[in-house]
Amino acid sequence: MKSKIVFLLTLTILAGTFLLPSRGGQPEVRLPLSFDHYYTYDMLNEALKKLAKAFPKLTNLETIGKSDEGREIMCLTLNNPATGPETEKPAVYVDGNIHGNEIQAGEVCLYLLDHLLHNYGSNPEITEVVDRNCFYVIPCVNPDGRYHFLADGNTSSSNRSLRIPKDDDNDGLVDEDFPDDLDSDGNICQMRRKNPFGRFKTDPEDPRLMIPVKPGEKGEWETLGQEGIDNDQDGMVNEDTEGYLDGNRNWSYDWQPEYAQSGAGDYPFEGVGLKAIASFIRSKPNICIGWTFHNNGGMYLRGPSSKAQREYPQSDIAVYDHLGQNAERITPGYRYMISWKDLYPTHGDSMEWLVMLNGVYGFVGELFQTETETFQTRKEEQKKKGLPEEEEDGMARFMSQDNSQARQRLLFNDHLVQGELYKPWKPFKHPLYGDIEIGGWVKMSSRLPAPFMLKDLVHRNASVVIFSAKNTPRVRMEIFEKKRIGNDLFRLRIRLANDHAVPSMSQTARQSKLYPEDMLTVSGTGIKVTAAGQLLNSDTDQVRYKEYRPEIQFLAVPGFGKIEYQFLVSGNGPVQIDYTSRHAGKISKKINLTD
Ligand SMILES: [Ca+2]
Ligand SMILES: [Ca+2]
Ligand SMILES: [Ca+2]
Ligand SMILES: [Ca+2]
Ligand SMILES: [Zn+2]
Repeated sequence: MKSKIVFLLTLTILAGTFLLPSRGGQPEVRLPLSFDHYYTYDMLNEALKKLAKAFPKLTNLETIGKSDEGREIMCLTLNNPATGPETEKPAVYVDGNIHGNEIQAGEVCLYLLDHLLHNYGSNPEITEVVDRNCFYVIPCVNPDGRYHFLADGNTSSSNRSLRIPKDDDNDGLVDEDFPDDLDSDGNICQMRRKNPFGRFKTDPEDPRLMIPVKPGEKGEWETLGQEGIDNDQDGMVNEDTEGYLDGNRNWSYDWQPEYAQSGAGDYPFEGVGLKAIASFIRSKPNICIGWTFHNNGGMYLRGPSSKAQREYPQSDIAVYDHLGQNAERITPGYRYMISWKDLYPTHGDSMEWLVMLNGVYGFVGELFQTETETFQTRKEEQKKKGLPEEEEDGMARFMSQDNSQARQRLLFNDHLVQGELYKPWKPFKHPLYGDIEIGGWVKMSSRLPAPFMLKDLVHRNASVVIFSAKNTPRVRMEIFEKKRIGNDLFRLRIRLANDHAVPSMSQTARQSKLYPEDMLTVSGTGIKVTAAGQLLNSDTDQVRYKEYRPEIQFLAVPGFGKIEYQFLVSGNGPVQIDYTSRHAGKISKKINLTD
């Protein structure tokens, strides 16, 4: 329920708004996809359909569920059946836009698919990555969010929630007082009013900005928050907007109730779309790497998501470090970090659910760095900070909260995007506040790159995903010894080697016994495995024998490493050796003991 705006809004015709695909002429969705604009929810689905239609052999497009408002959640599976069924290949799961306003995450997913599909067969590395892996890509986890973010007036940070109505102010009404786009320009900007007792004055360096007054100094401006009126006339403005249920606090691992984790929802998987996605993921046991894309800040985050969980096992950290440090190289400026420690703790997020309940190596990609919006030479930048020219000062830059960054961004707005990111202050007659001004950053600013920077962002982050896909387990089996050691007794030594970073099973999954380990079996009608176990040292013949059913060995193949097994086999005839793994596929070999 949402009450109507109680007075008429003046419609204003907009000048150029190249940031929004829905205004000033919507670009047509054509293949190969272009990334000089953003995709509405409908355009995004159209793009997926066009990709699936153009590459029917490699793709399978499914609606895997519906959102709370009934919009389709689409997943495109990329798999080459000619090189094997999807579940027998390591899979990379990629999603984005769980937060409604974080739309470029969807473009990263689209670009990844478009790039892999259009270069398959011509680029040998991409061809190998596609032939060897399976990809599950859900560009928009929160379709209601994406739809409303682009269709309605918003700030760059509003409309993150799932569309499950909640009464934020306990007045018996739900979602009854959104901010209002008073000047009908598609944005929720800021309101301010002339007031000598206000706490702000005009910034002398850029009159579009305000700075706080010093103690005792006369004020000039009073800030009145986001554009809006008191829709339900309860004396508060904009106090109960959509939701709030944060899609990334509503997953079932380490879920905590609302009073401990804001945005948690009433129970895990209250969001029907999230539940559908979780069921989909559970039906794909081959997923070994997961990427969930958000904005912003320029980070590649790994878990743990909270301190209480304690650090991941050392061998898993080695895998994260390899992928994370190379991701930092692929996207200079982004930092590889541990989410609870280096950012903030969360409970019930999707990445940790992937890691702790599904044995996936999971990352969050926080796209875009606002501080890249500058209009200064490197010399000028260093001089302003009082630093020698050569010295790097990444942290100071990241933490900068004063107006210096805002001034830079305004100059960027003026000279790089010709005024598209910022609305100059304009007078407005407010029903409650009287003569006010409305102005400030538009919704397509601050967390989203300007379209001319979008291509760079999506390509680099798709390359980060591709790098991880190049590192999914590639296990090879070698029977490196077959020796008669008795009259009717043979010794087989088998090596399983993995030349990629990701093991066939995460240590987290093994420790928690999330699912059965990989199996290595030796069988045959004329033979019997009398003893077998892991070969710890082939020089000293040290073997850790398994007491019962030695013909089946349970194991995991490490990343950048090998594991060896010894089987003592009696009898004669053909011997079948099978390796099966959820993440590393299947390998079968046949030998004859007496050949
Ligand atoms: Ca309410
Ligand atoms: Ca609400
Ligand atoms: Ca109100
Ligand atoms: Ca209210
Ligand atoms: Zn987010």
